[in-house]
Amino acid sequence: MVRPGQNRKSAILFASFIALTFICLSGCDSNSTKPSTATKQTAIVPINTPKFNADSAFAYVKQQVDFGPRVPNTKAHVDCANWMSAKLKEYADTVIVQSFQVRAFDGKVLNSRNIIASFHPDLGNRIMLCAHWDTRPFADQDVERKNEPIDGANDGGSGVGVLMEVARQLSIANPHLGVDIILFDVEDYGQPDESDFPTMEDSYCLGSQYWTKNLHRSNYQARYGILLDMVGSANIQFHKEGTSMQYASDVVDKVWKVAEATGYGTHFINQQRNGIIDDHYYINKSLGFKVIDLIHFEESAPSKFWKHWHTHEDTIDKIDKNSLYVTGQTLLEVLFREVSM
Ligand code: AHN
Ligand code: ZN
Repeated sequence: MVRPGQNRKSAILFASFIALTFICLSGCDSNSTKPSTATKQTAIVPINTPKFNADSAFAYVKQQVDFGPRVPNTKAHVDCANWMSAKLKEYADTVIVQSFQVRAFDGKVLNSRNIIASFHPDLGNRIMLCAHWDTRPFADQDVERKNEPIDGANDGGSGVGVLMEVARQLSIANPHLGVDIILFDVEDYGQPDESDFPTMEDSYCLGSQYWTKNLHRSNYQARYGILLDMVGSANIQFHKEGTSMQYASDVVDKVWKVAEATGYGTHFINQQRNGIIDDHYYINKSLGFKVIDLIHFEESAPSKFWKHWHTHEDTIDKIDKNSLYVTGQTLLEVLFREVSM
């Protein structure tokens, strides 16, 4: 005879079995020196992190590049914004498009849009993921065609591609977790080193600066945020970026630990690099919650960033699916460890 509750009990037993198996698989390897911490986790529900689809992320990068350079006040910029917001509306619970105008270092007024896609918008304890989606209007690090806009496959495209695939995965798995994906505009219209215009302070990151002063929800706070910037080149390696370490070293540690635990540790190097000004800087400085920057540094390159940074070599053929995968899967692993049942 089947007693009421028996099915439930077997379900619980089965779940515990899965949980223990998972913990042993992930925590009892021969390198593990702390089995006691692993056993403490037995009460925790198993983490069912979905698998990030790098083909899908790559297609999202390619689609952006196919619009043409996403430079403010161009058709490609408008078309890409419309496409991103339509896609995110398919995946997220709410999408807010912030339209605004800002003045750039060269005096131009730029028609700009920040796109904010929210999952479980009513939950507190939110996590923010962000990237910039605009592309640089000139190739000032190149030796030729310096005044022409770049494709921005990596610088702009890659972060957005990864976040759109994360959004798709969240729509399928629908974890009980508040997540905001913010695509910032006008990050990359910063004043070049050689410029005839008077120096403008804070000329990069105009979209994120606008957002910190015009939040899509009043008093918006997240527990922490992660910014992606140039995450798509071959064999991506992230170093601990200085501004992230200054404001949010515990978030850096958390992400590095999750990457280590899930098998992507070789891409997350335990070395610090100089602090940079990127979208995360303005959020850390003015909103008081912690945001880190996952960005490609390259010591051998003159800029110290990716070697094709702000050149016409920033094209789709430089995008490596495995790098998109490592970045996206690590983000999903971080998110799904935050899910409370
Ligand atoms: C500066 O060059 C000041 N910050 C780098 C931000 C950036 C531009 N990331 C990608 N493009
Ligand atoms: Zn750039």
